[in-house]
Amino acid sequence: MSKLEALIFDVDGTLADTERDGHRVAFNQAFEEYDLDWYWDEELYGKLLAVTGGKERMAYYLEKFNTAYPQNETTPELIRELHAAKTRHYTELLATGAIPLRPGVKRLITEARDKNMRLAVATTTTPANVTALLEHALAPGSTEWFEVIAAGDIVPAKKPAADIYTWALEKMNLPADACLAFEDSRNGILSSQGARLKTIITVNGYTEQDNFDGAAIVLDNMGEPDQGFKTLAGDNHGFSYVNLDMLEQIHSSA
Ligand code: XBP
Ligand code: MG
Repeated sequence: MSKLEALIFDVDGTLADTERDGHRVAFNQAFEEYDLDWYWDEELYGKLLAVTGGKERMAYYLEKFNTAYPQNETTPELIRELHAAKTRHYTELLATGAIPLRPGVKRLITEARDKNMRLAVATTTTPANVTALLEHALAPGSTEWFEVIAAGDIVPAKKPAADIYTWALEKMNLPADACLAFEDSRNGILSSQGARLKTIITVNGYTEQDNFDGAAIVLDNMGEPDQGFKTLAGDNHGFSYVNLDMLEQIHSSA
């Protein structure tokens, strides 16, 4: 077993609760901007999350939930334009500071950085969205804390495919057993486990019912010293908030 050298974080749902009040809102703003009568309420959005990637999600919506919309050869271009508008709305929203990091995330990343742990991101979201979240919710300049940001269309097959994690591992030149992954969803853990990464799950409202078989541990969030996490599955090794000591123990346990 290699020593623990790197932490690889998913973004949406893991670092911050971005989906319901961030991405969903931005998609709706883009639809309005294009005079479309499409509207994604919270419940419908939960179903649409089955497909990762904003462009792919819109295509899935037309295929399964808005079959009356007349698609033609210009539809892929419309989806690309809508996605660009959605990214603009989303990054503008993040710049207002509307979406904070989840409990314990900033503390853990700061501790990891102080202890020279290597950091990376593996996400299906657009690179500009990652930068916007890190710069506005973590700290100005914090994008630089991550030696690899694997995001968006960098690999053709998005999560649940393992490709994005495999790409990040290759860039860092590390084996999977020297790293831990952090995820929040079924598609996320399928991807990280596909790359043979031990995975820590923090659930959110959209993913609490997901199947997390094989996760190292499933928590409600990372916890803080004054407000511990709830353990939903797995061994917390006696810790009440996620810190590097806990991660070392998870990493070295069978
Ligand atoms: C994130 C996603 C993304 C975002 C939208 O999944 O599914 O599609 O919702 O991002 P994960 P874009 O957390 O598993 O990476 O619109 O930029 O594609
Ligand atoms: Mg996620």
